[in-house]
Order: sequence, then C-alpha cells, then structure tokens
Amino acid sequence: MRRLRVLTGIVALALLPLTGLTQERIPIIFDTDFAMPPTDDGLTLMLALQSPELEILGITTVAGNESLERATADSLRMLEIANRTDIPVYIGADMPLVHEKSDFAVNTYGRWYSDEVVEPPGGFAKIEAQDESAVSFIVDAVMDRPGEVTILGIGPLTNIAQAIRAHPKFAENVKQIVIMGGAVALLPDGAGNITPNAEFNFWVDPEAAHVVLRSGIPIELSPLNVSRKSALDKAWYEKMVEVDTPLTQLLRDTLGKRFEADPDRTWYMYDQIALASLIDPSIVETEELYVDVNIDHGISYGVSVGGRNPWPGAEGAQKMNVQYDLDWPKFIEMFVERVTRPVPGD
Ligand SMILES: [Ca+2]
Repeated sequence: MRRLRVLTGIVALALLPLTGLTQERIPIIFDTDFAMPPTDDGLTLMLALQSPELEILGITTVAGNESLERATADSLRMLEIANRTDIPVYIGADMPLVHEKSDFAVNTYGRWYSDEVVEPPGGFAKIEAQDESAVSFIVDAVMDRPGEVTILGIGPLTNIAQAIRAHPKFAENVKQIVIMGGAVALLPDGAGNITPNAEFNFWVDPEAAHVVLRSGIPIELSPLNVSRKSALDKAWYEKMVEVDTPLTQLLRDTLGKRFEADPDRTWYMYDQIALASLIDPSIVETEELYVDVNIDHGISYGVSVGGRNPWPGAEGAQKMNVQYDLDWPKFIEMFVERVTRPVPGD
C-alpha cells in the first residue's frame, strides 16, 4: 500500500510539468453582468474556464447588460454546459447604487431594469446559486487570502463598490482589479457607446465606478479604446466551430445565428480582452494615467476622464494602467485556441 502511494507520488511529480500545476494559479473573482454569447461576458467565461492559469474562486452577478435574474440563470447554465459546476455563483446587486430608472435607460441597450427572464440556450440550470450574497463572498474571499486575489470586473462595479464600503481593510487586501469600463478621450478611439462620451458599464453605475477608481486598489483598466482594436468576424467564428465540444456547440447555437443573419457582421471584444490581458499582458499596450468618473447628474453623467497629470476636480483620482492598443492576431489566436480545448468530462 505504502509502495503504491510512493509510486503514485512519483507519477504525479512526473506529470506536473504536463499539467501546468508547477505554475501557481491566479485566484480570481469573476464579477459580471453575465449573458450567454454573443454577449462578451459569455465568451469571457468560456476563455476563463479554459485557462488553467486561473483559479476561479467564484462568479458574482450584477445587473447591467441584462437583469440580475438573467445574469445568474445564464452563468449557472454555462457552468453546467462546461461541466464546471464546482465553481460557485453568488447573486449580487439588482440595481445601481444611485442611478435612477429613466426612459433612456429602458429604451436604449442594456436591460438592467428588465423583469423578463429569457430561458438560456439549453434551458434553465439544475444547479442553484449560493445563499451567501455576492458582496459577502467577495469580502470573505479577499480577506481569507490577503494580497492574493484579483477581481475581474466586467459589469457595472456595484458589487465591488459595496465590498469596498463593507470592510475598511478590503481595498488594501485586493491584489488588483482588472476592469472593462470607461473610454478615455485623451487616447485614440475614446468616444462613448451609451451616451456620446460615456461607456456602458461606468454609465450604469457611475457612483460605483467612482468609488472603485478612487479606492487605492491597483487597477488595470480596459476601456473602449482597446475594445475598438478588435473585430471578431465569421472566419474566426468558423475556426471555433470546426471543433466539436459542448462550448463550441453553444457558440453555434448563439453566435452562429447572428452570422447567418449577417455574414459580414463583426463583433467587438470587450471583457474578453480584459481577461486575456491578465493571462498574457503582452497582448496590450498600456499607459499610466489618472482616471476619474463624472458623477454629476448632467450631460456628462458616467463619463470617464483620463489625464497624464492631476486636474482641478480630480484631486482624489488615482493612477492606473490604461489599455489603448491590442495585438489583435496574438489575442484572437489565443482566444480561439483556448475556447476550442476539450471540455472536462466530455
Ligand atoms: Ca460585461
């Protein structure tokens, strides 16, 4: 028996370099206004699930692109499809901190106030979300491993702002936060996508973004400037669905319909770039800037402003790495190679 154990140990050691376990995994919290592909959050979770460098501690949902119910239902279903039901899902904020519902919010894109729960591809999940709230989980996960945990913030930053406010030592114990959000006029391609100058995630919850960007947590910001260097077209889609796995089948069921309707359509990649830059920082160019968010309820509500030097009104702004350019071939090759990897247990 003992001999067998020693032998097993030797075999396990020999396999270490093959399994990549010699490299320490990056513990992350995946905070998301999730929806199935072609929404970027769905594609980003596929990339995360297929990246052995990451240890996904939990998924926390927030209202944004879709309602909180939809974000939670879709992320649970994708974990089932990917056979990764070991990853817990925690339900977060169902509305922004301050931002009031308005006709503009209801009638433009983003369904943060929608009551409609649309059945995800493949039906509703059998597994359920955890009872613990997202904010409580985020605080505990960070405080259990001080200085180690990275947060990926790819929706409105409501949950993260609440975690910062919930525990006085939380911010100083987060390793870093990688945020898809904002648009920086100082750099090329810095227009907004929900109002002329505001990016959607920051505009849905400007007050939360303001809290997070001034929290002192080291920040890697992936704004619209870098998203606009991407273009997922039908040729890359076809490379993904050449391989048959439960995840590529899901892509066929979702993204496939969109390309059938319009073969010339291309899709920006947003959250995917933020996550990929955590795995391989060499895919992006960054500049260190002060970035702050406007929380005045006027025409610039939710607009992010970046500057090389501090300016009046932004005295509390902190410096962060701002992504502005992308090595598109390197990124998309990495994305496609990973998303097409075999799904465990399939
Ligand atoms: Ca998102």
